[in-house]
Amino acid sequence: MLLTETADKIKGMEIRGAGRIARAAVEALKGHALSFEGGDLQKFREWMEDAAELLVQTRPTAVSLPNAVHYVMIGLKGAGSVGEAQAEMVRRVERFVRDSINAVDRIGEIGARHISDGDVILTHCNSEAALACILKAGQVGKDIEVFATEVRPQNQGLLTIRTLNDAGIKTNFIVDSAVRHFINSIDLVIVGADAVAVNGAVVNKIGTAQIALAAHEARTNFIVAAETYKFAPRTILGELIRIEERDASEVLNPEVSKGLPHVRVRNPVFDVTPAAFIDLIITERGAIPPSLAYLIICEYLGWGIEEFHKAFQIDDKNQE
Ligand code: RUB
Repeated sequence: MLLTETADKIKGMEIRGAGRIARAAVEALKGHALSFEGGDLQKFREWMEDAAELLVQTRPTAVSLPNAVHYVMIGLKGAGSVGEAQAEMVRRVERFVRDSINAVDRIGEIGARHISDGDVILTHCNSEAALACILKAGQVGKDIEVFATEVRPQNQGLLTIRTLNDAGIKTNFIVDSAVRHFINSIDLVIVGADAVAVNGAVVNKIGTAQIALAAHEARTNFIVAAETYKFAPRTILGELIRIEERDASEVLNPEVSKGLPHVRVRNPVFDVTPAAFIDLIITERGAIPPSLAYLIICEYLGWGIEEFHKAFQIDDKNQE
């Protein structure tokens, strides 16, 4: 697929979900790198940097996207020729895709252990990682039942119920606002993540924070399934994760909006769930309490404060 085609599909949400977005973006980088013709290494660098920028700008919230692009772009460093750089980037793309798929499988295995026979699980949106836990629990013979939300305005819940139905898992489909009504019948909430901040806060589909609040009040366990590349290194220095706000027409027909000049339709598509409402984050490296998010960023993603200072040329004087 052409670079611009992938970028358009991510922007238009034909390709969606943080893990899928990351894999599609690196595959697009690979195709773009291999289509480079004639030119020196400097030209190739610029060609790839423009491509990386285009992809990263498509959706601002899913941290998997810049993390994956960053991982592949490191392949440019230290290369002595275009051929060398291309080979290293291709190697990195293939590794990222393989690791990402394995990570989701591993999360499924670990997550399923936190699901008990007879559990009623609530999930929101359509997360590969969250579904991997639920599907695995079903595969190993646990008798489970799921509540899946509709997910206004894009209805990702329809994708979720199709997957659960295909797996033969007993599923209840509810509107987003019915969560509080059913929360006392739920044993466990499992959702995915678009980003995990250093303080353990999780960014996921709009409505997740409300569900977490209801679960917290009802003392229902709340688990997040997130690959390590969804942890956001820049939050170490206090950078906030940008919450994407999409077009109002996704929420209200523009014809109706036109007749309501005093009404502004708002469409934020993600929200932030505080660490205090999260019991566990399941990564492919194991399950951690949200307070250990810093460890993942430093030990597995390799970003410590020093790396940041180097990467962004921050010195102590600049920090004052
Ligand atoms: C998708 C969403 C998902 C996360 C995790 O939002 O919020 O819960 O991306 O998904 P959108 P996964 O539909 O707007 O992209 O576990 O598949 O990476």
